Amino acid sequence: MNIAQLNTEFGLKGHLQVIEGKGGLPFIAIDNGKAKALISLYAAQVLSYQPNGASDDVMFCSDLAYYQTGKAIKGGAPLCWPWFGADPESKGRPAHGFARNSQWQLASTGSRNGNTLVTMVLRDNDATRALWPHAFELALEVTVGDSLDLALVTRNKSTQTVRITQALHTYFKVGDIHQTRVLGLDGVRYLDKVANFAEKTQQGAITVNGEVDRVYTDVSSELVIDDAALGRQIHIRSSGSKTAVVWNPWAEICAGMADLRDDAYTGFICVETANAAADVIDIPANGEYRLVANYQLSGR
Ligand code: TA6
Repeated sequence: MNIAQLNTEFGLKGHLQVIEGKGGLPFIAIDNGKAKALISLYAAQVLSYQPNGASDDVMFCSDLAYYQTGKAIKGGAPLCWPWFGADPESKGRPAHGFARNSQWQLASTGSRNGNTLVTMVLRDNDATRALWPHAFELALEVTVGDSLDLALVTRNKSTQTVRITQALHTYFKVGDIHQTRVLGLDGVRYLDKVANFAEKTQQGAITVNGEVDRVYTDVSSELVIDDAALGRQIHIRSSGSKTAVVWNPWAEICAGMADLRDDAYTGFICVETANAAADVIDIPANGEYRLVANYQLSGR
């Protein structure tokens, strides 16, 4: 369906519309009195979320991001699914799976208590089965209000148990990475990808003074990004997740990424709600699994 057909089919106008976004991709634009948000239907990726009264976007989205079918969009909340990180079977399949490189469909829209609800779906097709031979329905349920809710729902439509790892690989905007701390992980063990997956224990708050790429295991359900430069905190509440990934590429890796400006690393941190370590998820035939994150601002 093209953009005009989508608006007609779903009766969209006013606070929720499909518009032509960057690269000609269909974007869902929401402005409902509580918040503004922008969601790409390609990749089912929330690109922007700004509650009313907030001086800045909650999310970082690179101005050099690709908006091209087959490529991941650098920013917002990319979906890593059905595997997180490198191809677990080393078959040369794309890192972080294929959900973030796939065309999704709009399934439903609605509103509840002044919040806007959008559900997008991806079903197995020839392209997905070539990479992952399972029947599935994957849904992203987005609720835009005073806070933002993301629920990634995996439905196993096959006759066998399927195994997944996954993440909401969200890029959060920060005023200055040097003045940013991540709270809620003191004493938690993590795998340090920068040190060949060495197991370490977090001492105090996370501060970032170089490349950080860590998978925290056995995480509690609330983490906070404390951003002194913007004078705000982002609260990340989750369910269905035991691991949190914290990533900042720092200067050298950032400079080597064509879809990030050289200094972009100073303006974001990824804090990812995930099942990416021992908490692999086995979903029985006809079963479903929900990975949920809620993002809420306090301060400015
Ligand atoms: O989640 C952290 C991470 O897996 C890093 O290792 C880094 O590669 C990053 O994601 C970005 O990956 P991408 O494929 O989106 O460039």
